[in-house]
Amino acid sequence: MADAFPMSAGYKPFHPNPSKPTFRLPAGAVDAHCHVFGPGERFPYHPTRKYTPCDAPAAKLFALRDYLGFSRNVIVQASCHGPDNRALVDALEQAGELARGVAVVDEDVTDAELQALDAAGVRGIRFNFVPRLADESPHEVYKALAARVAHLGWHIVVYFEAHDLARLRGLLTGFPTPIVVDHLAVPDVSRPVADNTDFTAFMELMAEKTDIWVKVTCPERISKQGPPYDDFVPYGRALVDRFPDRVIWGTDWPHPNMFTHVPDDGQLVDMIPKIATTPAKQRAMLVDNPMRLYWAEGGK
Ligand code: 0GY
Repeated sequence: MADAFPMSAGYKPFHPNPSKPTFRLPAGAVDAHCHVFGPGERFPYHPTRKYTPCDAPAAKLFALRDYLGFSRNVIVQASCHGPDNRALVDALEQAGELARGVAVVDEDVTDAELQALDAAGVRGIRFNFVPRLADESPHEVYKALAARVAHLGWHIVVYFEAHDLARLRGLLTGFPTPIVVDHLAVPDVSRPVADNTDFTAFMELMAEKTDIWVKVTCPERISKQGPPYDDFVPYGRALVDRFPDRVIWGTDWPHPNMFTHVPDDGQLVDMIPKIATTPAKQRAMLVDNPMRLYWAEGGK
C-alpha cells in the first residue's frame, strides 16, 4: 500500500539508537521542548503543512524520556499538525501528570475548546514566525488570541529568527502574558557573542521585560559546525549565566527538518554541563524553572 504521508525529500528521521548520556540529570528533570508526530494514519498531517515529518508517536517519546533520565515532557505542537492538536492531546492524556503541552490554535477556536485543552494539560499557545514553517497572520489575530489565553493563566511561545526581533518587538512586548522564546531566538553563532548585535538586542529585551523566558535548545539546527556543536555553547552559557531563573532546556526530539545529520539525543544531554556549569544552574534550568512555568499548581 502506498504511504499516505511520504516524508519530505531529504528529511532525516530521528536517531534509532541514541547514546546513553554520561551526564546524570537531576531528579525531576523536564524535557521542555519536544514533539509528537502522528502516526499519520491516526492523526493525519495538516493540509497546510510545509513539510511532512516521519511518524514520531508518543510511546517513542516516553521511552526516550525514560532512557535519557528525564521525568517529564513539555510537548510543543509543531507546524506539520497545524491547529489540529489531536496528537498532542492524545499524548498528554497518556502521560497524565508527566507532561504538559503547548498548542497551536487559530482565531476560530472556541472558549470551550481552550478549556478542553487546559484540562488536557496545555499551558500555552505557540506563534510561529519562521517563514519556512508557517504563514504569518495579521498581528491583530495574535493580539486577540493572547488576550483570550491570558485568562487561563497560559503563556505564549514564540518562534522567530534573530533578524526579525526588531520587527516583532512591539507585538511581543504588548502581550499580556509571559513569553517563552524558542531556540535562543536563533542567533547566528558563527559570530562571537559580544559582536552579535541581534543577540545583544535579545538579551537587552530579556533584561527589560522580566516575564520573557528562553529555551536554550536546538544546537543541532543552530550550530554551523555540527556535532559536538561547540559554537552553540557560548550563546547558551551567556543566557544561562545572565538569566538563570528564566531558561529552560529540551531535546527538540524528533528534530524535525534535519537535512544535514541525525542528532544523537544522548550527546545533546551531555552538552548540558557545558551550558549550565554548576549543579544549581542545572537544577534551575532543568527542574525549577520548567516546573514554575508548566506545573504551577504543583507537580506530583
Ligand atoms: C522545532 C523546530 C522546527 C520545527 C517546528 O513547528 C515546527 O514545525 O517548530 C524547525 O524546523 O526549526 O521547534 O522543533
